[in-house]
Amino acid sequence: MNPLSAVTSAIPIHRFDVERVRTDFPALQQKVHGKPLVYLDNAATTQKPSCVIEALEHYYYLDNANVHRGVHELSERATDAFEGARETIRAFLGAASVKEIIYTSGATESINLVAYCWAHKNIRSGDEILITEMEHHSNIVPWQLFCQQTGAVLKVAPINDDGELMLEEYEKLLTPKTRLVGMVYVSNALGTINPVKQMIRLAHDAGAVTLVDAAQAAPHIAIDVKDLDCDFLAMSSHKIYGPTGMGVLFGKQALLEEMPPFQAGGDMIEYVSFDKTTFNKLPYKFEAGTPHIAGAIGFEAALKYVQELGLGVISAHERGILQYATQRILDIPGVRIIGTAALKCGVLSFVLEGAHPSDIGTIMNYHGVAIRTGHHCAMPVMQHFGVAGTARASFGLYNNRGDVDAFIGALAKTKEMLE
Ligand code: 7TS
Repeated sequence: MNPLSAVTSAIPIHRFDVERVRTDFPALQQKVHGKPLVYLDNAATTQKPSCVIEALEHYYYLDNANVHRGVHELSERATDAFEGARETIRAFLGAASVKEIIYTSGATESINLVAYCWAHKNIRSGDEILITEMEHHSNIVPWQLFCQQTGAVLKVAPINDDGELMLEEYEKLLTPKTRLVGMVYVSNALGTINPVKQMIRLAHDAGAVTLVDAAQAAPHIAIDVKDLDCDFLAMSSHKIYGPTGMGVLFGKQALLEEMPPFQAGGDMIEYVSFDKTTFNKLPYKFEAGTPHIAGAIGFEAALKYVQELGLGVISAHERGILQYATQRILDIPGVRIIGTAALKCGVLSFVLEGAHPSDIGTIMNYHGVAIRTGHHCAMPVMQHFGVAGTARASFGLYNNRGDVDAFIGALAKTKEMLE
């Protein structure tokens, strides 16, 4: 099964003009250390197109007001924009209702919300939570803390030396005690695309609830939560060309209805007295306090931008760039790619014999090339491959072959310097 089949079949006929697309991103037009910026740290965060920056500006210049509480013009405009953004996000994810779209500060908070609200109500001592060896720390540590607090047991499905999930082992680890399965859709450290649809089906067969960490998948793969049939899905805005501090949790309505609130305060209540407080309806029950209004508006602008280009053509373009970079990097002696899964997107992680990743990153920076080095908040992946860290080039929709050439050129010079 190819998880990309859904997007490739949806490829619109128009061509993807990367050179035109690059002009939409002001930050890409600058020089760093006298060299044109080559931005290859997209898995950490993406640059923002002008339409996103303008949407934020528009809100703060003209519409700034609090939402859901004012009867005045600005508050109505802000509320309409904020709730309109929720509808755009709903459509982007293919969710049935806006009640299933909870605003959060990002994927991390979305996962923690599931741990605090769903897991604490539904998982007991001795029950099991299954995750994979390639999770980001934000889908490991909340479960470790939860298990420490409750006596639940954390199980880990292993990966092979290509950085692919060992599906048979995963299946064996699903038992009648498994209550929740947390799975990363695309690994930020390896680029591996997991067969999440199949993993979800297997988890459901075992009676478990599923949580997909789609932080890295959303910018590259069209997501349809109904088709995946996931119970929860976490996503960050800033990884898909939107503002930081913004994200969503998708949750199936029936599960969300049964969950207690997350944080408590304004907006999440229906009625408050010192005797009894009742809670607001979905999705507001999970959204205490003044939200990141501008963040939602910018997030919407980013999703519309991506949708206009088409995720099908974006992912086809990025696949070409990743393939080209993978071929070219292997020309450099001493390079070992970490993460050679058959299905990959977005990420090229590597180590260079005799060179510390952070030295590579530091020297590349002087060539105007931005990459990330270190453990990428996926230390267990580093432990699997016996490395302290890697250097990672991660690609976005605006990267072109020229970026790859500059990256490879800078890497070759870096290698010479470090020898
Ligand atoms: N899940 C995955 C797979 C991620 O890659 C990240 C961030 C997160 C969750 C957390 O997202 P946040 O928006 O809540 O912070 N990954 C990275 C990275 O690879 N480099 O910097 C952050």
